[in-house]
Amino acid sequence: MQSFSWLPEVNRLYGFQITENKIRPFGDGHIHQTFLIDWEDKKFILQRFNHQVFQFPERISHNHDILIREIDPEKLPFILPLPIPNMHGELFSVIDGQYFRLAPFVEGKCVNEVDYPHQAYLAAKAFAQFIVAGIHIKASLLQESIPNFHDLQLRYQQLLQSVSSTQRQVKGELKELVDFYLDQKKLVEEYALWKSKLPLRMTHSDTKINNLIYADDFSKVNAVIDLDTIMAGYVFYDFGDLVRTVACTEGESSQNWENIKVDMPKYAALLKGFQEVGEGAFTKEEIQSLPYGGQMMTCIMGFRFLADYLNGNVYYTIHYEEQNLHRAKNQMFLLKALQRI
Ligand code: GN1
Ligand code: MG
Repeated sequence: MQSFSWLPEVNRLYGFQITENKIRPFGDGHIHQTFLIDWEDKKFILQRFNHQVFQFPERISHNHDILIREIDPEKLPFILPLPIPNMHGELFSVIDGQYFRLAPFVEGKCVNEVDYPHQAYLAAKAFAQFIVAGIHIKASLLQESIPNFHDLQLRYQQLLQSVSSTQRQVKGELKELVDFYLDQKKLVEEYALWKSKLPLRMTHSDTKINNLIYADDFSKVNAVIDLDTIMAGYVFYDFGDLVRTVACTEGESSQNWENIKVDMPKYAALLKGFQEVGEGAFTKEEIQSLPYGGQMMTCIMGFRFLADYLNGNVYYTIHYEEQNLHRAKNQMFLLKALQRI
């Protein structure tokens, strides 16, 4: 049973008078606890923040402050629902040692998979437009909300560490997966190569498809959400996470192993979206790095899911014990398919 002991303080800090029946769990995120709030004909998103994962909430506020100052909402073709300040002007509220944050609710559809290439194209355009809208922001001004979040080299080392310290028996299927991922040294080396050639940009850094809200009829993108990981990164990160979650014939949690393939029409639509929006804004090398991004982001998620399984499922929300193992296995099939195109 959910306890809402924090609700009176939320009411005080945001000027609500909400009762428990006006608040309900919402969405599919793996990290925070998200609620939908109904208040006087308006809807809001309240998040109880995962402080274990995001240990530097002040860095997120720092980045959001920059966005509030530097990005003109009128110039974006979608809503960027940045946090609403509390009565003290703070973007976070600390209640009994826990962090809460309020944001406007945006109507529309949040999906884990898309049906048509055109929807993939719209998603790619939106995430690319986000990068372009912040291209004038000096990336070094942004702080790392999760240090080294997409550092493939470091994630590889962390996986190695988890393999050597795990309480689980690394044999059979688990061993095969571990071997597959530890064999991805070439991708890790390529990462260093791209890094030396590309500029750092303000990137979203978590562009999985459910971090975007479509209009109900899928005719456009209403909002880009989940803004905690906005920091300095490479364009290929944001393209890559889209490939991982859009251009795949099965979703991240599917166990239909033999059906996990690259959906080429959607893949092409993603490329088209990034190329069109990036024209004149992204460098030639950034455009060239996009296919690498698909492989790299699939690989890094595989590393992370597998390491979490080996560590005893301490990071991602799971619904059953083997889920992180299955997610890593799913990403392995996708990575193999991406390496064949
Ligand atoms: C997490 O919070 P959510 O579900 O949007 C994770 C991403 C992974 C994703 C995998 C802060 O994203 O990096 O791609 O799960 N976010 C964090 O589904 O670790
Ligand atoms: Mg999310």
